[in-house]
Amino acid sequence: MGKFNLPDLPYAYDSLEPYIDATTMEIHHSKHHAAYVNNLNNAIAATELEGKSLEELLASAGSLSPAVRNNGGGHFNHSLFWSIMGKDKGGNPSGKLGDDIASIFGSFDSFKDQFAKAGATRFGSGWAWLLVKDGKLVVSSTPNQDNPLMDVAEVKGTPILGLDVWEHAYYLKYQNRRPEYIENFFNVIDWDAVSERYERAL
Ligand code: MN3
Repeated sequence: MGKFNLPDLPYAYDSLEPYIDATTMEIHHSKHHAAYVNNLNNAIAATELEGKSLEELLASAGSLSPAVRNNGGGHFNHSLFWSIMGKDKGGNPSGKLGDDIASIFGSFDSFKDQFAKAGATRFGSGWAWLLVKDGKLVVSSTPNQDNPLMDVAEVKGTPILGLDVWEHAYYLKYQNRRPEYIENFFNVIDWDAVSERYERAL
């Protein structure tokens, strides 16, 4: 038993159907995410890094081994990803998050376009993010399992919404059609969960 654990999904594997299929969710959670957790635990076992929190590891990712950077990022990113989706979600954000998205990006639709573009144009494997940087909402993307909490990130801040655009996240259902997967992701976003993260990040 290592320091970090695979979190249970807060819903069933088929909860995001038809937008994200149950087989993809099961493999993604029980195989991919589980592997990041196991590999992270192995990489820090019996080293001084065992005493660090995940956030501390990410903040110094640039000076740590690729195993810690990739698997620590993978563990954080997937934990966030599961938490901001849900059954019968989607729609538009309300409250302060909805207001701030509209004022910063012009409208919810132009935010959607910018976020979708960040995901679609990320070359190879990576993530699209909505994050809080210096108190302000920003869209960015990162390669591999990097994220905005890392010292090596081009745009640093606190991520509140993340989308996995690795092929393993969509290939079974969408094959090479990444933009279609991104469009459908908006049907499963739990904006209440994103709003809670926003409040905490401010
Ligand atoms: Mn993934």
